[in-house]
Amino acid sequence: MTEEQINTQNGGYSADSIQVLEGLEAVRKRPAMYIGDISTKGLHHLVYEVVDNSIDEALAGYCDQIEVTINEDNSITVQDNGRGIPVDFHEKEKKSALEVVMTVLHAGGKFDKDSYKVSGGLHGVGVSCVNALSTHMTTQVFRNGLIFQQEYECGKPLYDVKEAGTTDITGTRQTFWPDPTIFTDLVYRYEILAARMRELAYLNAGVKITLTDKRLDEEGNPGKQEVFYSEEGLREFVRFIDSSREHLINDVIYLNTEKQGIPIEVAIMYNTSFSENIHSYVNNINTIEGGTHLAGFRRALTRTLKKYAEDSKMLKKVKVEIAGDDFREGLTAVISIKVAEPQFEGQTKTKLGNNEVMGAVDQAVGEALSYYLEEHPKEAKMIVDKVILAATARHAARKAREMVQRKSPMSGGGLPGKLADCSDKDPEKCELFLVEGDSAGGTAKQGRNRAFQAILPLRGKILNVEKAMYHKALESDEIRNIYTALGVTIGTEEDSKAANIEKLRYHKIIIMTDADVDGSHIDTLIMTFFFRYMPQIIQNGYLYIATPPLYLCKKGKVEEYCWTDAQRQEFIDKCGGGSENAIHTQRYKGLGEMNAQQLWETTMDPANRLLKQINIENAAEADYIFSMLMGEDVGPRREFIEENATYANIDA
Ligand code: 0RA
Repeated sequence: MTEEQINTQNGGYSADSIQVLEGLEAVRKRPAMYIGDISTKGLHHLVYEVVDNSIDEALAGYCDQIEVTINEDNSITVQDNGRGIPVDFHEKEKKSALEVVMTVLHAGGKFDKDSYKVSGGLHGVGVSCVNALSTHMTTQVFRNGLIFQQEYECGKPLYDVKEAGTTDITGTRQTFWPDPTIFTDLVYRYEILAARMRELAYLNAGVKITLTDKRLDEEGNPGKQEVFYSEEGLREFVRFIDSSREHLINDVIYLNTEKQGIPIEVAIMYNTSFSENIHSYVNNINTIEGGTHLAGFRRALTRTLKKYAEDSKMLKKVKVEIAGDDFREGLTAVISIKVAEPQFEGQTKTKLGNNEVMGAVDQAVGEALSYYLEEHPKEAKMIVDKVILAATARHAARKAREMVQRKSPMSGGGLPGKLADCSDKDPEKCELFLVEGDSAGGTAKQGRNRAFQAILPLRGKILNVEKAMYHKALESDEIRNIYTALGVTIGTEEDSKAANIEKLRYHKIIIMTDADVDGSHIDTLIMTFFFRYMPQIIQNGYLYIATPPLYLCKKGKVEEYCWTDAQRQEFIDKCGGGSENAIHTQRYKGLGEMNAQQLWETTMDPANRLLKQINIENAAEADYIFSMLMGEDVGPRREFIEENATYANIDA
């Protein structure tokens, strides 16, 4: 049995066992185990690990400024104005405390008995992992009027901690260069970092986080800078998330308290939409799978609103039964709690398991909400009216839902007539193309590999689920066809609207639309549908967008497909064209302009095609963006699609 197996059997990687059994070499050998993955996600995760230490220092009350810089060479610098990492001699390790923090796994926060480490990324592995995965790292500590410095290569110190001058500031400054032999992607994306820094600023009121991009953009213009700072924390966060939705009531229902030693902060808004958007955090980590804190919140919300409605006799005339879901339609909320020893469970380790948390959150929310309702009878009535409306609509939706259920292939109802299914039945191998229009659908049916590729043509624009009531969505033929083709059913014990994707029939769902404005609009509508109704599909990485070429360039017998204007220009230059006229380029605007063979070669063949995988880096930001994008302006929609899709030639 290897050391790793022993560790795993003992219930994971406890700090002690890691220190005894593993060094930083283990991190370099199996980076994905420590930071999730080695692609763009893991690359950005390095920054979060470093920033988390500064956030901890802020939570301890000693730091209120953090500066994050993307340097011109894609290295990252993080500087804070905290106390500085301790540099005194560590008796047990026989070296400077700084060196221990930087080179021993899980050493962070060990020296300060007064404060426990609460922040810490999803994997919470500490700055030594960042060090191990960087070709070079420099740490400078500003403390006691002196600058202390140490540098590392792949996690190994180049020299003992040394003094490098005097200073009148305090804090820590770290710069690291991610190792190109480890990461498959080395280019930092400003927007991804900005979304996380914005989120951190809202979650930690009073901490000023500055993000600077020193790289030049494509036109050679100097980079950007943004300051993220929130005076009012979650109160501002819910307002931001709901800023493009119509408010039901203008107030934010807010609480910031401590119950049973657990700091609890909650902000609630009601809007006129039909969706429920609750974002929950534990120690600054987005718990997308929920857990005991969310359960406590829901319980308090249902109980308190129900009691208020009953006490005020508002439910007297209501014929339908009111369910838990009904209390959450049009609700946007952010819950942030801090737990000393969080137990994370679930598939992605983002579900809080600590039982003691449920009662604490329940009590805190119950108290604050009943106080608000008593103090604001007008608003309270609007909320209860909305709940009654939701219950009425839910009853109407039951019929529609049953139709979806009945039609699901698993219940023997058969597949949609428009679906050209594939012959393979292994979901991991199967792909479903959602194609804009019957005519392109026909071409795709001819061009596909029918063994593993299925085609479902969609007629024009599907319903905008951002604006539609749930039962209206389920009454739409196109949406029902998508559910049925996918083999997805609706409703679980906990949540009557939740999608059940256990019997999902395809693990690649590929949106294929024209390369024009209408096409991007349809992309967005379909993405919105998945984001709101089956977010698991996106979380599991099953949703993709196909990229048909923009041009076919010809010169004599040479033919080349081009996806960008730059590629087209390259072809022209290469073939000695020079003047525009010498060019035979065919511009494809629609999928229908290609024949079946061309569509297969360029867009569907796994050996050649370029698929963009859709992922949610940041759920709160995505929530804001989706509600914002469903407005009238096409511009930001397009931009969103360009920026948020990861280019991945998945199969090649
Ligand atoms: C442990 C103890 C003390 C500070 C820190 C850790 C600390 C770590 C980091 C990492 C990035 N920035 C940081 N700032 C502070 C303080 C010990 C003392 O001064 O008594």
